[in-house]
Amino acid sequence: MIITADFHLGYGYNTKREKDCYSILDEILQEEENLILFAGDMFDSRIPRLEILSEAMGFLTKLKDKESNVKLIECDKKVNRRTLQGIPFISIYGNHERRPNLINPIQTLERAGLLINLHCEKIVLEVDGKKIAVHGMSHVPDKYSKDVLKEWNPKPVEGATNILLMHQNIDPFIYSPFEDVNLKVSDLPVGFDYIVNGHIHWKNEVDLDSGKLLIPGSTIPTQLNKKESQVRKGYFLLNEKLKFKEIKQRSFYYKTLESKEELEKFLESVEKEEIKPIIKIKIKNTSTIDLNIIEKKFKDRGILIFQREVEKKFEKQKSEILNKQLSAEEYGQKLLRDKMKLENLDDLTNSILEDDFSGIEKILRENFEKK
Ligand SMILES: [Mn+2]
Repeated sequence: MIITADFHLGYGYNTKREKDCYSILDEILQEEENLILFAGDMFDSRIPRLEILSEAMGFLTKLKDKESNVKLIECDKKVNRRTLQGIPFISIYGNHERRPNLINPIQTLERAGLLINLHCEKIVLEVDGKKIAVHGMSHVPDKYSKDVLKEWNPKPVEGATNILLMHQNIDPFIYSPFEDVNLKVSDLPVGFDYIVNGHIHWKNEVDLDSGKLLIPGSTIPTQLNKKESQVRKGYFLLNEKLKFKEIKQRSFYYKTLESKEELEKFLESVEKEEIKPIIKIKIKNTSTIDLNIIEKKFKDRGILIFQREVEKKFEKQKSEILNKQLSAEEYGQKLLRDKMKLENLDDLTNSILEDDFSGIEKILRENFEKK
């Protein structure tokens, strides 16, 4: 069984790293495992481009052509028989996919019979003659996570290996200090062999009073912070034993430096590699180092990312938006609501998302004619 999360397909679109997110798909297809459990954030955005959706569909379809011996015992929801063909892919959706009251890309793939999505639901399967119960709670805004989990109150299935999939901040495992957290490790339900949490992008494996908390981490670096630079990317393989398998990836260096001399000395010391490493350098003071010159001089060493400390202010604004758990659409709606006093705002947002120009025009005309 493969346990993984946070592919973030589509991350880095139109950059040197745009293909990196797909290497995990090839690696999984080479495995000889018969079940895949996925803890959310397959996509980097709520409405992935068709190019990206199509990569995901191609991958999931190839899983259907493989051999596996998984049998359905029971499920809290109706399961499309096609999803059980080949290697079943059991998923929850993450915060990057969640679209309240609208169809998200994971649900779209479920409709196509390519995966099973769980939200406060469980599925019981027979794998190699053993009973596996997978319980899943898709992402909810962190301020509700404790209540939703309590209300759902998942119970382990007797005689089965019980695995719970989640995608939340679970104190002390927090994605960013600016995000809400109200769920603690001590709030997690007991009796599960493994609680698998997505969302946190660096791998971790923690013993709980009963069972283990597994954080597979993202399969590519996205946050590009110090923590992410210290932990290699990969996925869990769970059979008789649990192991973490590293995937092919770029090296990732993270450094805080102050002067031009320090910067040049460090970049000269970075070894040349076949796959160019990611080199992120935080410039400590706001000195006048010309980063364009540095970048040109060292561009063959790796993918250089410079961040000056002044950008903290922007980071803070970004975090505030994330903190309020607004999606791009929700934030857009908020802007529209604040700036234009429209009545049928949801219709307008939907028309904008659908590129329905005549719809947009109609709604705007109606509103302005009334005024
Ligand atoms: Mn994520």
